[in-house]
Amino acid sequence: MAMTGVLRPGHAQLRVLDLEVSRKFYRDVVGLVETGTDAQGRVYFKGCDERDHNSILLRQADSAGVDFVGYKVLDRASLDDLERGVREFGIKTERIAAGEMLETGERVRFQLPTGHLFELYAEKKHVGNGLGQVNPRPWGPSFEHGMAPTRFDHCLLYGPNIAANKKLFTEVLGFYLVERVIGPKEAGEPEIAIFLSCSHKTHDIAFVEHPEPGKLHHVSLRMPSWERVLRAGDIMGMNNVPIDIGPTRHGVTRGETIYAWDPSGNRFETFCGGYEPYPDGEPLTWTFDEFGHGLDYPTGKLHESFLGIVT
Ligand code: M3P
Ligand code: FE
Repeated sequence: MAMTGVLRPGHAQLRVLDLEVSRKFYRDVVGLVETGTDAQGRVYFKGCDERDHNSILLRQADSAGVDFVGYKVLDRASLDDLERGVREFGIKTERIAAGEMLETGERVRFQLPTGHLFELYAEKKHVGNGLGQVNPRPWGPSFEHGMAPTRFDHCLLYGPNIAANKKLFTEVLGFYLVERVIGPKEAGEPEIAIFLSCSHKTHDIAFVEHPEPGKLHHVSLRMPSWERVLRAGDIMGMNNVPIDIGPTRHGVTRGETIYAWDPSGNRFETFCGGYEPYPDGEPLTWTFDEFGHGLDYPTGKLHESFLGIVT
């Protein structure tokens, strides 16, 4: 697939209750790579196989949750085109100056119908993954530590009016619908969850219908294998990290997963797998009565904490 427009999830700024505790958690237990601290005190991380400067930012705050998520676009011309499209769709945009985030170019920021702050940007400093640009090694002594997620894979966001988000993402931002969950027959089977891709992954972003705007369900960190997901579970056990669900397999997207809580109560996912969708595919549908299997295929359980707790 020739990739243009929006390329991938680029960053998420998480609110944490104790910055030092969270810094140690994401650095030493999760195994993200710390890449800097800015004048506002925000701490920057990236996954071990990401080559751009940062993907997960932590900001000290009084409540957990997500401040904004950012997606990288191909180039400045794409950024201008996409911003024009968002404005024509009827959503105001603002430009945030290059450098407001460390090593990151100008960002176009706007609010999604679900209330989340969403950003697009074209430039972030290439720092590499430490394995070299010429004749790279497959891995190296300082490449991996902790759970060692390779990338920020996707996020699942909760808010009202996901139908309008779907329209924006599919008609303006170049995403396509890969899977969806529909509500009960009595309610007219509205879409209650949508999984959208801008790539060859099962989802680069997902939304669940929810009355309160701007909520975070989870940020997902990609693991290179199911064995590495299980090993992440071992590390959670060794460090008494509270687990929400897993290890298990989703029916939705067919990924393998563990969901756990960071020290502030933000849910994160260690995730691998999924199949390889294309934009010409027909979206898959999960009916409400089978949603339990969509969530947790082996048990088919509708886990209450999973469905109810967001930050
Ligand atoms: C994922 C995933 C729901 C399923 C969520 C799925 C809301 O988070 O990464 O595939 O049931
Ligand atoms: Fe997920």
